[in-house]
Amino acid sequence: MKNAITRLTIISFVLGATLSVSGAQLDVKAFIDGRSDLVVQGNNVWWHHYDFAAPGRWLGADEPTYLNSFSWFPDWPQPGENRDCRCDSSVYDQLSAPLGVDGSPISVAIISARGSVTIVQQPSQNNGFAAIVEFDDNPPGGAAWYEISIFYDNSSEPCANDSQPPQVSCLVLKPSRLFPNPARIIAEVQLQATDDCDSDPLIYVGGTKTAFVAGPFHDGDIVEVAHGPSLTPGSHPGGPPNVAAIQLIGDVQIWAVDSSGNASAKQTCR
Ligand SMILES: [Ca+2]
Ligand SMILES: [Ca+2]
Repeated sequence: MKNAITRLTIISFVLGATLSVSGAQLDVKAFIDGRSDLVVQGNNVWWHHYDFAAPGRWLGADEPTYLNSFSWFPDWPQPGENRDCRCDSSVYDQLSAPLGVDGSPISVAIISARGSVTIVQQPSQNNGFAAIVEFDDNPPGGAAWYEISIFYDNSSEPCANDSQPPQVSCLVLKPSRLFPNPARIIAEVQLQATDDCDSDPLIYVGGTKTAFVAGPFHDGDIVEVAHGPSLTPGSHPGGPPNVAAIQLIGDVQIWAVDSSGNASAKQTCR
């Protein structure tokens, strides 16, 4: 009996160790109006949209697709709803760990969905190891939030040669407000950055009209940003929850740099 228990313990230990090494999870939350496919391939995630409004875009909305804790605002070919476009979004290219290339099937756990969520393609050699999960909110009118977790096996790609810059997102927590004397717009934003290899990419904030740069900041930091034509550019510690209060001239831009020195393109905070 003692032997049997010992053997069982060893087997579950080995299984547990195997799962923790190769198993990965991607949490997805999106505002779905019609039918849209989420494609996952390697480090890449993107939407292929079919019916009604594209994810996040119903009726003038501009909601992110949440990928784990990152607020991803995909670009679409057109402004607005991209209704029935049968088009691809831009690509989020920071999925870490990447989806493996051994043909292991993915699985999906539905946390919240009023319509259907279906795996319509398992990764295989024939499709370039791309997995596709279809969200279908066609029957009910309007859009609703869907929340799922995708479980998959990762390929253990070492990050010895990280050449991919981070992806940044500027999540506006409080809408911009206009103040007089001196004229300035103040917004409270959360800075977000993800990288395929670096878990803590450094985030910088600047204005388009001067060379001043604030930072570095970290993923999840909240800052207050004031921008106006007659402000003196600078940054000082902010009151909680803001880690900094920043003054800028011109539009507000953020970018991120990973530990290998790869810098993202500057992105304007909307
Ligand atoms: Ca709908
Ligand atoms: Ca990188």
